[in-house]
Amino acid sequence: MSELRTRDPAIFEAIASERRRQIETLELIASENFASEAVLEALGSVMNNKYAEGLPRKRYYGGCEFVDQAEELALARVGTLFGAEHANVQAHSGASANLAAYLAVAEPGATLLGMSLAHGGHLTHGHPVSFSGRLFKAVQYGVRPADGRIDYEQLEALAREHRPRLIVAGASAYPRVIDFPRFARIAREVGAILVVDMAHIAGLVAAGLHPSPVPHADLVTSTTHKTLRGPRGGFVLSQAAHGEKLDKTVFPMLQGGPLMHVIAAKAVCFGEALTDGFKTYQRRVVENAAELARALEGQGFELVSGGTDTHLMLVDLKARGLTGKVAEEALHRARITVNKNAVPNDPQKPWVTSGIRLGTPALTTRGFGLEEMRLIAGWIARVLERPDDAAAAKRVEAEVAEVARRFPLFAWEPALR
Ligand code: DSN
Repeated sequence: MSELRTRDPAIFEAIASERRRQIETLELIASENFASEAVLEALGSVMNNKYAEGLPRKRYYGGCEFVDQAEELALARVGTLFGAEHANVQAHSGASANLAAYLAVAEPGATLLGMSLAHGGHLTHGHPVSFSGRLFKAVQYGVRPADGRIDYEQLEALAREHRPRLIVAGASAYPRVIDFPRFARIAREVGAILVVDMAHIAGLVAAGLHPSPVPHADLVTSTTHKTLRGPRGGFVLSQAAHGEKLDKTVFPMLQGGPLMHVIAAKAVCFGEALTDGFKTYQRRVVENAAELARALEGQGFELVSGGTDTHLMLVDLKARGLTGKVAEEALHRARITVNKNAVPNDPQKPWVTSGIRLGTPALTTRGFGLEEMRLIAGWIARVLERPDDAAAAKRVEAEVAEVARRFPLFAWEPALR
């Protein structure tokens, strides 16, 4: 019997509906995933009830002996996973992790050179509406028009011209391997600090499927809920020399009490990521993405950079005369969930866009394989052939439902979560 159902039927119903949505739709949003039962159990635990400002064994509150155990395990495991000299696992999110990393080594007003959101970067890498573009003097690099790859020559020229304090590498819609040694050489040459935001590729890095930024960067930030498949949250890794400053920037400069239930769940996530099963999972994520990209190209779709090396791809819909908004809504009607996404040099506004971003982490968790990737490419092609045709979307929806039933989600779960 659910306590929530009795005490708050409205919220119970909202959660039950969201659970049904996750089961019945195909989740292709590249930044989403399905955390394990163990992660969700830690998240919904009594660790929620504890204040613990400070660090393990150095807290401002009594009674922290057990939350200390959880945070020490999280720190030890993330250190082993990524081979970092120092870690802080208290950042509430990826954006908080980035803010902490920047302010640990730079003062407001400093120059920050980051990848433009419009070219696949992130809001927190210097966009004017974000703290990163408000607190810092932001200069932005992008991708080459010819091949959609990071324009390292432009990056180098901008670094020499602006002599930034911070260079930020990392992206939220870039499907290719990032050359971290090259970023590090440029940063060294101009005396900049290199911050790498590996949020999207952290799971791939943990499994050795994308080169690690850790040996090259001063600081590395990440979330725990994308390819890493843990709770929503952030963390920062750093070289030992930046450790003390980083910890003091997270608390007390930016945050108050750490979310100890989330930190316990991060420890579970890092533990899972250390297993061989996780490496196999990440390999399948990458294989599925490559197959989906091939199959979409086979259906005549144009992919930015001509494919993918990672878990995601960006489909450019301009040649089809479609916007990202229309495509997202049409696919939603067939229970295929994607997000509209700007393509480089997009003529459309950010809430319309000319592309969609697709990723395979969530469906791979669900057990989808190469055959299902080919089916998905076919369904996307059919829906986008006639995006206004409700009957066509209905026919695809029926096929989606049949395949979704073959890959049950939350099979482990007797109750609502
Ligand atoms: N919102 C995340 C993504 O979708 O990539 C980035 O913060």
